[in-house]
Amino acid sequence: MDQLKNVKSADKVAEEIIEWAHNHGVSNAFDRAEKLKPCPIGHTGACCKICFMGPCRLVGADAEEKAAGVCGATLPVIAARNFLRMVAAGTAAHSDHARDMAFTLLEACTGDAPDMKIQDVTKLRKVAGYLGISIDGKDMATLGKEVAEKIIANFGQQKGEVSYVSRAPKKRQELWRKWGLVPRGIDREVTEAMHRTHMGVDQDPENLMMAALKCSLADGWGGSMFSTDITDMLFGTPTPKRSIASLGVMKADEVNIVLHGHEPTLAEMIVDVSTEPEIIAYAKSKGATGVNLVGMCCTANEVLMRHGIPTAGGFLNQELAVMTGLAEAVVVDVQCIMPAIGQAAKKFHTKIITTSHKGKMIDAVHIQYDEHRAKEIARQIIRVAADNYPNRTAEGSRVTETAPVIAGFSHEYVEYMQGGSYRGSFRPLNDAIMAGRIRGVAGIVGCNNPRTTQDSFHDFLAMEFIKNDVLVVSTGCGAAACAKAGFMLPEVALEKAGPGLREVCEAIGIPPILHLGSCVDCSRILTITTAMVEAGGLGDDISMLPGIGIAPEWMSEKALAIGCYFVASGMHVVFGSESPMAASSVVQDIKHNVWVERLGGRLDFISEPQEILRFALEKIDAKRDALKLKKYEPGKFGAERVLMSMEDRRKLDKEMAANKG
Ligand code: SF4
Ligand code: MSK
Repeated sequence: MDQLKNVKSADKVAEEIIEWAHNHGVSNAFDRAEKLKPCPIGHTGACCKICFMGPCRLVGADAEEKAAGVCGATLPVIAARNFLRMVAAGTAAHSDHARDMAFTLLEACTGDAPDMKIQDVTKLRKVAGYLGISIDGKDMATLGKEVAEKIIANFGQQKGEVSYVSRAPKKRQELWRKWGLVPRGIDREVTEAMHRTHMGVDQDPENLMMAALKCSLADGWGGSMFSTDITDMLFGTPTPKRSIASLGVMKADEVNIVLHGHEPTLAEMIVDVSTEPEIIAYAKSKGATGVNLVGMCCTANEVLMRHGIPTAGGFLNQELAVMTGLAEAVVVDVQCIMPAIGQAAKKFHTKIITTSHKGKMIDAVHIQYDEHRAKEIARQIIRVAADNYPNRTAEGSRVTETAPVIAGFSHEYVEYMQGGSYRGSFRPLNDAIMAGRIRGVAGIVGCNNPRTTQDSFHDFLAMEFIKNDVLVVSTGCGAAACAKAGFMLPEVALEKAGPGLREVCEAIGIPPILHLGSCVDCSRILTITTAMVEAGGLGDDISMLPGIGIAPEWMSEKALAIGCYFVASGMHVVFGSESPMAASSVVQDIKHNVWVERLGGRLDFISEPQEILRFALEKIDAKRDALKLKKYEPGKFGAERVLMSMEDRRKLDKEMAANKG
């Protein structure tokens, strides 16, 4: 770790471009973060700008006891209110994305989005089951329409419970009901959070912090989980795909198009039409040899998981992609899109193409996405990029190095690997945890933040966890970091993994670091942990599992919403850097002690990666002790059921299929 303190990025290819930017005087987020220090008052949650009597900044050694805003709001109220607003914004972002997906599903089923149809019928049937919709005698379009309508109703629902709450372990549901945390409708919780944080409404820090958990549940067990399921239904449930990662994925002689943002719908269409002979011929007519699609941020994760499209990396690589000088177009929709790419693009030939009315940029070309003519728009975008190919200059940092990656581990696939089509279950994983072969499970998720050496925390923690026999699941920019570092190649990770984890992964046929998808796919971690509870042997609730959630380089409000829904689901969660409510010891106490007493989960902010690791392993071991599991000792395992090899499983699948037939 120490050798990384003097660099901006642990991603060598990114670092090369950052150096190029320095030498050429091109502004970038890393430099701006250095020049623009965070406001120390806002950074710790001590500034309120909710009304125009303020902004009120509560500073000083005794601010918590003595200071108050013009209205009389105390520091704990201000810090908790700020936090709830951030969680509401994160919930809104994931859930509005989910709403768009739900309408796309509806239109795919009514024929209004003629270029789309349901690709995973098994998942459609499963989702119908979760929603209590009968599948009997219904064709796919009818069933899909009913499913879409039911999901859409969850957004505006005023009373009752968000449907997917019923997918959580029973004990967890009871706890949520006991504490009044069950979200009634997705939009209702976000709206109520905004109302409660308006000037002069909720003045109780504990009440505000509990509201943050409730709102976040509307994200995790609502918007995000719906989004993951709809995306799987429409575009296929991921299975492992081999690809490459890093900014070196750009090709010197092809039309490079960066697919950036979060909603996979248009990106899917672009992937689909990019291989059409007329499109290739068009690119060739402009002097290129073909069309090269690469992903960025979570759109990258979506198209990597389903099509093996190379990923150029996560959040902090977006400006750098423009600085390669090789991007003909960066196509964006919503979330995590830096305005800076528009400014960077002016120095190169790159065109930024915005595609959502929700996310326009003044330095961009706008081509509005419309699902009624999705492929036509996708083709138009590729042509605009191809037209730009002849404008490419010699300017830019040409980088070529890439890392191999295998991504695409859905809940369904991991389950299948543990028993085949007929006997899929999470019991083998649980058995390995009980026997001490696997010490526990860590979810490493979330963003990059230029205030931390890019990827350094993600990479360090992923490596240390697997060395310590902790299975790692990863999403978002955390997954991109591991991919770029080459850790998502099973051979590499198995080499580094502890002996127990290695043995289990080899037997099951999964790598020690699993790429689960985009940030909305953190919902896959919720369903996997629930399946682990249901498989037995590790207690009857998520809070009992030897697991931890970590967002070591977070920056986004969405990350806070994710952190909160994991806490509300019973997990210990650690975020890197300082707490955005650090100014209030009262609020700190609520998120540590009140939350853990009521829900079994807590949220800590720890700025040193070694300390995050120590804390996480301590918590995992404490959960093992509470379950009275064998004490974890590297290389020494207890008895467990014999794990099935891949070969045994295939044999069993064949036999079962033959018997069924
Ligand atoms: Fe100041 Fe109160 Fe207005 Fe906040 S709500 S800005 S603390 S007067
Ligand atoms: S893209 S929210 S920077 S993970 Fe989902 Fe990455 Fe964080 Fe955006």
